[in-house]
Amino acid sequence: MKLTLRKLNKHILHKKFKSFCIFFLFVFLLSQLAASQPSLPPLLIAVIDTGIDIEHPHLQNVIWSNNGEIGLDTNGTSRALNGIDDDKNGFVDDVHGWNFANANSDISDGDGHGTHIAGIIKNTTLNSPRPIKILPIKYYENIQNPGNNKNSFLDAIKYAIEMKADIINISGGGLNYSRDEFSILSEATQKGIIVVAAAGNKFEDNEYFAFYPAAYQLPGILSVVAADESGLTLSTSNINIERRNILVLGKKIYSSLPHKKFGFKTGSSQATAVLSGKIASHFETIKKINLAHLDELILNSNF
Ligand SMILES: [Ca+2]
Ligand SMILES: [Ca+2]
Repeated sequence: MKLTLRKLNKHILHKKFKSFCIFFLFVFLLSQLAASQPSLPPLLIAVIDTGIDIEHPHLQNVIWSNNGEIGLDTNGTSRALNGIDDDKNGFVDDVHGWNFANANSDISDGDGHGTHIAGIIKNTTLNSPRPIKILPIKYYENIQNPGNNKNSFLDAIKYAIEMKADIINISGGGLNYSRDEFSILSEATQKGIIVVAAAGNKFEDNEYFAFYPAAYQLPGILSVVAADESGLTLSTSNINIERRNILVLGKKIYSSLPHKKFGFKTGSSQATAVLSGKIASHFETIKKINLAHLDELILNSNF
């Protein structure tokens, strides 16, 4: 077929238009396919700590909300403020979490530790394929003077289980073994909850302390030791000698602090939060394995 120049141009234009239509159709079909994929619900990460400044700009959109305690009740009153346990979970107005140190819904952070931990988890999950929510559970008021917080710690774990946390971050602990603690953490891990716990900063006089709950021998509990930027264990970091420990960067970690502030903190607490965030980011892979092999998988991975 002999084409004139005008016909040739028209022919080329027609072909281009056809290609464009096919490309557009292809993009449209891909977007429809993506839209038809069920989106995964956010992962819930319980932060059992000193509370969290949930008003901090850095933490917007990641703090958990209790659907049963928001909106209006049948009287037209705000469920968040009506003084009624609307979702009947045993806690009145627990809109964003619970304070077990003072038995109320005030989860504000007078210390700064919990807000720093929450900010690290947010930072570490920025590229996570699955969104996350942080569940603030306050179990002590002042990190310098923890007092008798054993019961509030146990209740905090129970609450995390009841609220169906996927991961529990425990950037704290102590030197005493507790049968009750072991029992409730055993229940958590049997339900598939991953417990990421700090190995502590109690290394003294060349003696390694067992630091609980990281030291409990339970599949699903991870013991996190803080490292510096070269991957070397921090001189202050404790190592739970009877179990596998996971070395994670915990030196000068930048994160949020109460009252819109930011700052650096160092220790196994920070390293624990980094690992919680990384586990959340790889959760779809991790949840397929037996928790008994979890520390092995993490030790052999690059994340
Ligand atoms: Ca409630
Ligand atoms: Ca209420």
